[in-house]
Amino acid sequence: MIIGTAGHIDHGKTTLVRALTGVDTDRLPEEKRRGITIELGFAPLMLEGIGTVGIVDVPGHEAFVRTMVAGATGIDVALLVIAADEGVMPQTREHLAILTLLGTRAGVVALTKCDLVDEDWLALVTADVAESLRGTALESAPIIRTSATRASGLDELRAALGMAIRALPARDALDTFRMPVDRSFSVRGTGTVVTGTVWQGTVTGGDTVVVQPKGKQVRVRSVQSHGSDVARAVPGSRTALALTGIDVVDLGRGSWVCGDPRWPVTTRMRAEVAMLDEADGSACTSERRTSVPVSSPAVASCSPVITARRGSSSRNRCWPGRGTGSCCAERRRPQRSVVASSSTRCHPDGALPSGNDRPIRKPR
Ligand SMILES: Nc1nc2c(ncn2[C@@H]2O[C@H](COP(=O)(O)OP(=O)(O)OP(=O)(O)O)[C@@H](O)[C@H]2O)c(=O)[nH]1
Ligand SMILES: [Mg+2]
Repeated sequence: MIIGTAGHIDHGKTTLVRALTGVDTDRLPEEKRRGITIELGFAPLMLEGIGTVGIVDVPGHEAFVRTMVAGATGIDVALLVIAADEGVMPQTREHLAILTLLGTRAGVVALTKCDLVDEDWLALVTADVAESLRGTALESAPIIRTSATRASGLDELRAALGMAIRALPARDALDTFRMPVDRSFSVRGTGTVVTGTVWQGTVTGGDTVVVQPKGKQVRVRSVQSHGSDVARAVPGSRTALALTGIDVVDLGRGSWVCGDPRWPVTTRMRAEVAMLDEADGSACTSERRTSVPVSSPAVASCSPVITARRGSSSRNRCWPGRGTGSCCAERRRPQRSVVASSSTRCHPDGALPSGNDRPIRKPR
């Protein structure tokens, strides 16, 4: 099972993960220099009666929202972090909306930095947080008061995470193996290594797998989970695979490791597109083809044309905050392809809130 953090910049996600696991997930020199998370971080968390689960720590800076989406895709339980002194902030709302769009089924809210505020303020913030959760994926999530500085509330948080995990159905270990790649690198003496979270199925050292969208068959030399050698990787586990027969440049975030060569690669997908409430008043229409970036580990750096087919409020339109439209997306340059359904953030006009994302062309 995988827990994924979410929440506004500087609200204490990485500090909380360190307090829970003892692992500092901010590894890059630039992260240390700037004091912010830039890349996804991973840490194992021991939970009583459950065993080791993985935590994915995401950045809160608005410029890195694509990285947040990559980290949040495929998690089982969201850990929404809100600093008690600041309360709900823009990326708290944006991350909540993303978790809801991704269909996250369970979550826990950690109110962090409770050492900085008094009881009256805490009561106000707690009520405001509960209000903000209404109608989102975390509507019924418990709100746990914590302070990493004083190490308070951590046992309660572990217990709440354990309860959320126990309530979820197990992932399918019998299905065909599938793992989206979130990192790839080369290790001297080992060769190409990829990491990810197993979505379904299992993989064992010696297995032959296919890396998509390259369609390349490779052999799994060895398997690690949470930093230790294991006989096989199971669904929901953080996994590193050493692969023979492929160069590190031939795969990266956005690639998939599949257990069956018959998994189809496509340049088209059908998607449910929901416009966030904060998007401006323009509609995504089918009369004018609207180009939007797609954020998903399945579709790395892809800018498909989304053509709205059916809007929920009026014909062929998809409006901000008014349900979803059913769309067909097609890649213009099919050099990389789509192998799974994906989630889409859609702002019809002007720049997206994140500096990372490319601006969308105005409809012609
Ligand atoms: N007083 C107090 N400070 C805290 C607590 N938790 C975190 N901080 C401080 O808040 C600052 C930001 O903490 P981070 O853990 O880096 O925040 P983050 O949410 O991971 O930030 P990004 O990953 O950049 O979005 C650091 O200076 C921490 O020391 C807490 O419980 N109490
Ligand atoms: Mg961080």
